[in-house]
Amino acid sequence: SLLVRFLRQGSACSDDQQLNFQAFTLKANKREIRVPTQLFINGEFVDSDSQRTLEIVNPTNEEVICKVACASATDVDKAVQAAHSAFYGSWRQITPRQRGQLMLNLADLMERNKEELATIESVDSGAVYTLALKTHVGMSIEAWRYFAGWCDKIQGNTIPVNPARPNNVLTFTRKEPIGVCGLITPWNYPLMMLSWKMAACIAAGNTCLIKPAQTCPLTALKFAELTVRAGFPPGVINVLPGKGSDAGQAVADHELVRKLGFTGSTPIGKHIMKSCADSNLKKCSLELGGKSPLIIFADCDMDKAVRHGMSSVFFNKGENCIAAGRLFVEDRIHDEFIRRVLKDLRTMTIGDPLDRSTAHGPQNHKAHFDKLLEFCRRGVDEGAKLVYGGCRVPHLKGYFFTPTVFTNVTDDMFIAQEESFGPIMIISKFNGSDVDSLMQRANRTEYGLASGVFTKDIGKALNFADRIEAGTVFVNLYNKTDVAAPFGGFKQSGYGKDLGQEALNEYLKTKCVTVEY
Ligand code: TAP
Repeated sequence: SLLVRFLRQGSACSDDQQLNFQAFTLKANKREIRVPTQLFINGEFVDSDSQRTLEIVNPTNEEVICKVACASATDVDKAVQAAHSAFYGSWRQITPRQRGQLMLNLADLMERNKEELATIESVDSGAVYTLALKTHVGMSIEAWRYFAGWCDKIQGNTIPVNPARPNNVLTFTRKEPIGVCGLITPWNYPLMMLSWKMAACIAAGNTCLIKPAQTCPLTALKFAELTVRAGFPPGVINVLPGKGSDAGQAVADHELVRKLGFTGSTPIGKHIMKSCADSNLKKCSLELGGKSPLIIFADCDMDKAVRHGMSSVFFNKGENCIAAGRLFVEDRIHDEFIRRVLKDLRTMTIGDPLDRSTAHGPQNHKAHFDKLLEFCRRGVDEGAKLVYGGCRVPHLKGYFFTPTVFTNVTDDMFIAQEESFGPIMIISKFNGSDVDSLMQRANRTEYGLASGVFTKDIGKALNFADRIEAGTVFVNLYNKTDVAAPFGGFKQSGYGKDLGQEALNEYLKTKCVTVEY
């Protein structure tokens, strides 16, 4: 009926439309927000086939917020069947322009509910509310609007081929959706990771199911509710919180899923790629881990380098895939740089992420928090100098990790090679007269997600951009991503881009048609 309504009126259903679902009421941020707690399959909220649930914990106080249904392989199969039926049924009746309109409706609804979404994100993942509003939710809305604009601009080419004379031929390509897509996302930017992938996937004309990270699926469930209100036909978008080893694996293994979009760690990415091959050779794109180098030359604008250097590591409490995993600071300014970083760290406000003055919130969940403690212990054992942090924030309940700085880090150390995914700055020195060695050191990693350089010398900066093996290069800034700019890694940081026009191609296939006349 929603589809009929959309097709007839060309508009979304109203906010008052009654949807039936079990929900809990989140009371936070001077609001009362109803958040669905069931799986979203075929346009309806339903219990899990197994009746199992996930306990969702608030990282700020370590208390259980609510329980949500935990999808089983059977639930995944139901969602895939629904997405399959929609792909060959209702979704086909919707024209590309109508599809774009649906996406715009959804973006408008997200905008209207942005405080609610940011509050949920903040409580569920520990994201600082102001950042959640601007980045987690703000960039999600932009992604839906940006990709909505592509819907009626997906087109092929006409290609001059050799005809068999005296006949002529016309050869042209069509860009077609792939079919049912499985999306699997991590916990660091729950709604934004969903939106980056799903907006491109839907704009290309596919149907999908998403398995968000088990630790924080709440914004994905609220989002599911909004998709109904926006008028998406049942089955086009399905949301299944669950465990990676179970529901996630079932998505990767399913024979009707034709494409898998994954963001997460490199080891799981490798495992998933094998499952994609073994099941039905489904196409996959992998956005994986990183250990991004940031180079700070002595001729930089020091104020800027300190400010961006801080955010390159501490943005979103370090739970940022493009976070600078290693800073190389030219020896001439090394001590001054550290002095200024420490000065800023001492005044950083740590606390309740919903508090508007907070700059640094709790880590996402306990296992991650414990891993960060272990990471720092290894750094100390290896002989790196811990100059700040490395421990729990004293006197605070919750997974609050003190922003940390290590110096005297050598290239062979574990902390120089492995991603922490937390607020841990790893600093090494370099000699500015030996750029060749510096570039070798910066590239001596199996990751290749992002990189950065600070210098006022444009030649040095462009030379760095030429030689660095990374999918993203920032010059005299950091963390500046945009929905129109392609994003993704080299080497074992994976392949296939999110965002920009290139992301659409990840969710399209090319058909070549040749006609003789
Ligand atoms: P992972 O442990 O790899 O988990 C990512 C997702 O995969 C989760 O939803 C997880 O489910 C699921 N999963 C686990 N095992 C699976 C399996 N056998 N089959 C299918 N799905 C499975 O990563 P994480 O710890 O959530 O996220 C941190 C990592 O993500 C870091 O390495 C970070 O760099 C990377 N990351 C990369 C990017 C980009 S764009 N390159 C962006 C953000 C994060 P569970 O929730 O049950 O674990």
